[in-house]
Amino acid sequence: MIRLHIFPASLRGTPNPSPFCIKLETVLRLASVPHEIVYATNPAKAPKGKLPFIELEGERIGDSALILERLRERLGIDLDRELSDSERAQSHMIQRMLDERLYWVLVHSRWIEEANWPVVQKGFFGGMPFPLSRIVSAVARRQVRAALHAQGTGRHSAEEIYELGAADLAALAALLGEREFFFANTPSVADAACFAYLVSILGPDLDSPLKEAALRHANLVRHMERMHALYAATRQRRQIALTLAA
Ligand SMILES: N[C@@H](CCC(=O)N[C@@H](CS)C(=O)NCC(=O)O)C(=O)O
Repeated sequence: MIRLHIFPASLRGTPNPSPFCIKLETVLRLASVPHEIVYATNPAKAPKGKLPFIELEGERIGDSALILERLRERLGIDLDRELSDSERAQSHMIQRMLDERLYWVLVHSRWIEEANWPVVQKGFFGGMPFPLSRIVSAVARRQVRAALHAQGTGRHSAEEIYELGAADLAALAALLGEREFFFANTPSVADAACFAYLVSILGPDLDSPLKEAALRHANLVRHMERMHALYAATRQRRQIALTLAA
């Protein structure tokens, strides 16, 4: 049995605070792969110091992209099986754009945007006793600010950061067009990845120019709702199966 280590849900409106965790869980659900969820709160204990990671055949594997590759190689789990080479290449680029660029815009909108910080602080650290919650959250925020600077996004003005995020969303919207899913009649990994980011941007009660940009694309909003329904339905199926087996 695959064990998927993810953060516990901590921001109302999104299944998980991490889009990487949402993407991976969505793929496993859509592929109907039996798996056990392990809620981890300390990413430092993960093989690469980040979540998600999985335990597969006794091995701990980190990084959502590498995990997807190992699942494909070793267990044949591949939502992209029916895609052409060109579609696979587009899917690859969508995922990299989301994980390497849009992710950081999302991080800025949550951790740096002053109006949103209290909500994020409460969601991520509210379970800790006071004043520890204040101290730990302040240290974490400083580390996130440093990470944003090191990655490069933190060197831009807020306007520039949101301009870059809006351009990514516009590219996604143009690629999707009026189709239900990016490449086929059923969702592929690109759909899971897109869902992970859109529900992260649109779901929580956090306003930002990033959310405004996403809301301007009705097709992306519909895609998020469609994927959310599939995500929720697969969970129900699992719960029903568990109940029947009990
Ligand atoms: N490239 C990794 C990125 C994972 C990642 O950045 N996870 C973040 C949460 S969204 C994390 O665990 N951060 C904890 C830390 O940096 O200490 C993947 O695709 O899984």
